[in-house]
Formats: sequence, structure tokens, C-alpha cells
Amino acid sequence: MQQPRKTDPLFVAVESELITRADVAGLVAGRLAAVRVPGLLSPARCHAITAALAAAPMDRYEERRVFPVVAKFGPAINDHRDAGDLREDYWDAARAAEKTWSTLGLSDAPRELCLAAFRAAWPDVAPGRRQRREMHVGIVREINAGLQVHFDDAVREYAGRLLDTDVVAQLAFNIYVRVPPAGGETVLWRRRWQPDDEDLRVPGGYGYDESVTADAQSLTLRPTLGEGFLFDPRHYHTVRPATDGRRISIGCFVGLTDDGRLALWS
Ligand SMILES: O=C(O)CCC(=O)C(=O)O
Ligand SMILES: [Fe+2]
Repeated sequence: MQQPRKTDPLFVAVESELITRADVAGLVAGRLAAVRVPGLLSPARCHAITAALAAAPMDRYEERRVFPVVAKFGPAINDHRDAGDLREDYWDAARAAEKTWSTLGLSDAPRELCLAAFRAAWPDVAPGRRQRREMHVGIVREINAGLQVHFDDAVREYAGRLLDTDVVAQLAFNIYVRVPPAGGETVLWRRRWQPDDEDLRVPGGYGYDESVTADAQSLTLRPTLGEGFLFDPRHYHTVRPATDGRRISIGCFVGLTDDGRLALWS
């Protein structure tokens, strides 16, 4: 893909030792495109998690929408969405995933790993609430064959509000607990959804033809083991196929709410 002749100096990735308040604020303000946190989890913890996951029953995203296939553990809101509403079966899937995880013998649940990554930056971080119920936090995904080019924006995807509080900005967060030796990059484009993009929808899919990104400036981030990425998912993004090996992450969405808190969900 051709890079534009002139580039936006604010569309950059920065590295942080820990997610800071300035990182979150910088992403929300559009002063940054992505924050990378190398070594957020130690290799030993990543190995312990992937070893335990071998005994966990993974399922898949809805295959008629999500192709190539993506294996996952725990519910994703977009698999339980009906006409802009969250179906009741989300809650059953959430409780079932939490129960199964507790049998794996690991010290930290995905929810705790996600919350912990933000506590230093934003002490007021908690699972988001919908109709007073706590959202599921921490989806485990195995994205070996890549993703469609897409964006994530709960404001557009959920006609009413997704959470009881208003989300004024949404970020996407992932920690990579297993990385392939080649491929598996996350690509972000400096391009947001426009109404005409609907002409470029992948038929039946959740994404768009890659030409939607035209010659927009892009950032390619290759995750390293234990690294965390935080970015604004309203920018079109994708995951490239792993050419061999497995790519496993634990992630969630992060909402900045109108009362200045961070609310997480998956
Ligand atoms: O796995 C990744 O790097 C990004 C996945 C993604 O699309 C997201 O977290 O919104
Ligand atoms: Fe995404």
C-alpha cells in the first residue's frame, strides 16, 4: 500500500513501561495513535496462561460473520448483538466463562489482567455496567488467520447506550500471550468510517474491503510476547495472518465515561 506523501506527526505509536494517565488521555485526545507496553506480562506468566488454556474449551466467533475463523474463550458483545441491542444470552455466556476459567488453576482471570493494566493510570477503573449488571471483561482470542479490516465503535453498534453511563471515548486493549514467529501484525490506518464506506462492506462479514483505507497513513505493530497494545479502534484496523504458529491475546474495550471513569467490557 502506498504511503501518503505527507504524514501526520500525531499518528504515531509510543512505548510505555506501564499504561499512564497521559497515554490514555493522549489516545483519547488524538495526540497519539497507539501505546505499546512491552513486557506487560512476563514470558513465564504468558506460558502459564497458554498452558492452562490448552485445557479450556474454546469456541469461535459466529462463523457466518467472522471469517477467517477466530477462536475465543468468553463472550464478545458483537456475537450477542441483535438490532443494536445486547441479547440476554450474553450474560449466560459471561457467567459460564467466568466459572470455567476459575477451574483452570490460574491466579489471574482475564478480567483481573485487564483491570490491573489500567489501575496505575486510572484508579477509577471497573467493569462497565449495563442495566446495573457487570459486563464481561477479558476475551481470549486466537487470531491465527487474520481479521477483516474493521473498526469498533459501541456508539454506532448499540443504538441505545451499551453501558449505563455515557461512553465519550472508546479504546481497544490487548495483551499478547502467545505470538507467532512471523506475521500476526496489527495494522492501524489513519482513517475512520464514512457513510460511503458501506459500499465496500465484506458481504456477510463484519469488515470492509481493504481498499477502504485507500492510501491512508498506517502503522504496523508486531506484538512481542507479553506486550500490551492500546489504540483507538475507530481507526480502521486489522490483524495480518500468522504465517505459522499461534497468536493468542487477552483483551477488552476501554470506555472513558462522562463521569471520568474507565469502564471495561468485552
Ligand atoms: O489483536 C489485535 O491486535 C487487535 C484485535 C482487534 O481488532 C481489537 O482489539 O479491536
Ligand atoms: Fe477491532
